[in-house]
Amino acid sequence: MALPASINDNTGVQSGRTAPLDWRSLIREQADRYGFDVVGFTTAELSERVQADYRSFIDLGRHGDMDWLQTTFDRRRTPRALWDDVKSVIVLGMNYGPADDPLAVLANPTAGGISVYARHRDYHDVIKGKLKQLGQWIASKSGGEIKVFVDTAPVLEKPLAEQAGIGWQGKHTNLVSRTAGSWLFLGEIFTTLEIQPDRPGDDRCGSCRACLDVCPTDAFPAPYQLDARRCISYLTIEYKGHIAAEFRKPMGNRIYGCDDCLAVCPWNKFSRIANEAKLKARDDLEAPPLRDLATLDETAFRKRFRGSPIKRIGRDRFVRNVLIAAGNIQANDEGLRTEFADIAQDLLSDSSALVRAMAVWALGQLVQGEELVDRTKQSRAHELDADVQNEYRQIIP
Ligand code: B12
Repeated sequence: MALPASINDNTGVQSGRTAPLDWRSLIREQADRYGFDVVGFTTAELSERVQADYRSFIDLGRHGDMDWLQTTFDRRRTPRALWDDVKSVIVLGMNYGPADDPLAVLANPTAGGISVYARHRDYHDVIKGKLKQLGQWIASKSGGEIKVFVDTAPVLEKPLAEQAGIGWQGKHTNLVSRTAGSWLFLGEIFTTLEIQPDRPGDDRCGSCRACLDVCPTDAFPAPYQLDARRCISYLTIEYKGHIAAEFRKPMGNRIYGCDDCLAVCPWNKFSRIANEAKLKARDDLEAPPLRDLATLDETAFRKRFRGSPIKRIGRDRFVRNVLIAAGNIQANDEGLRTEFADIAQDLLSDSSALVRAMAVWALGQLVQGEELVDRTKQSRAHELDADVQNEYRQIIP
């Protein structure tokens, strides 16, 4: 890109002979080259209202076991609290819209539903790399300092993105963009540069409540509020314990994350299809057969999900989720029912109590009566874990 004469010297100091630099246009142009679809600029403060709402979310315990949302409250509530020198925040978004209907897999109960964002290479790696390149470019041209953040950093990314005019927080609480719909990864560059902020995005949800009504676990106590403890995304990805019985059937075959609230958003029809070169979806994660996933051991799990965000939850939690999906197979086909009952029965002696507990539950869904007693007798007699014993009591009192 041809830079204006005043910044070719890399100092960022303007001579006074040239017009002030239009950082907004320069950064937008450069961000486009790195593959970002949307860019917005905002100040380093979040409103009192956002901070108070975040406080309410924590006070109501809606973060569940994600203690870090509570312990980092003071740094997370506003960018300035994280970095005192920051003057402006550049928010960037990358469209990851799926090429096909992401919910189609839900009609195929012997396959696992993996949310669209996790069908790609780990987006943290992809976006962080691009943010760093863009940030370095800004720092080198301006002489200022930058810090880049994506997802795991203590930043309230969605309210910042709304404030930067990228879109608005929809009723499902995610950021909706007029051009990318609900399929958008977010990342930020904090900078010491003073950049003219954008106007905040206007709420365009109107009277639509498609995302609220579609939620299988009723995770929205009110529009624009999520109780993470009920969200399938939280239960399958973040939650380390035994998933409560009330959520198991509604989970269906969703084994990693959940896209229902995003997928039904009418704004998606304006979404451009994800650029394959940026975020290449793995074909083998679109509808992977449950039978292959349930039998993964630690080594096979790591190999299968190398470079994927799925690897973070570890084999035991993953197989726990897969067993719930297996238990939800309504098999009229005797062969299929027996096949999955055999898989669950094998896992009754797994080394992980998380896996054993859901193997008990799955078996209890797939077979009944004498057959259930026969299939569980031996492992039940050897079971020492109180939670797993309790699962046995639920299926055979
Ligand atoms: C924790 C987390 C989760 C948690 C909690 C989600 C949540 N809504 O908070 C779980 C595991 C459930 C989750 C799920 C998903 N996540 Co997530 N997640 C995050 C993370 C790390 C922090 C979010 C956060 O700060 N939550 C705290 C709450 C307080 O913030 P908030 O949702 O903005 O709440 C605002 C309002 O909803 C309202 N509010 C909330 N509660 C209450 C209560 C009351 C009483 C009131 C008055 C107001 C109010 O006020 C708040 C301030 O404005 C961000 C990355 C980041 N660093 O920001 C990614 C992020 C939000 N996740 C993302 C994605 C893609 C997802 C999933 C789609 C993944 C999937 N397919 O399974 C789902 C979507 C589920 C959903 N409907 O939210 C993207 C969203 C991109 C976008 N376009 O918005 C992010 C930004 C990651 C990224 N860098 O791209 N996620």
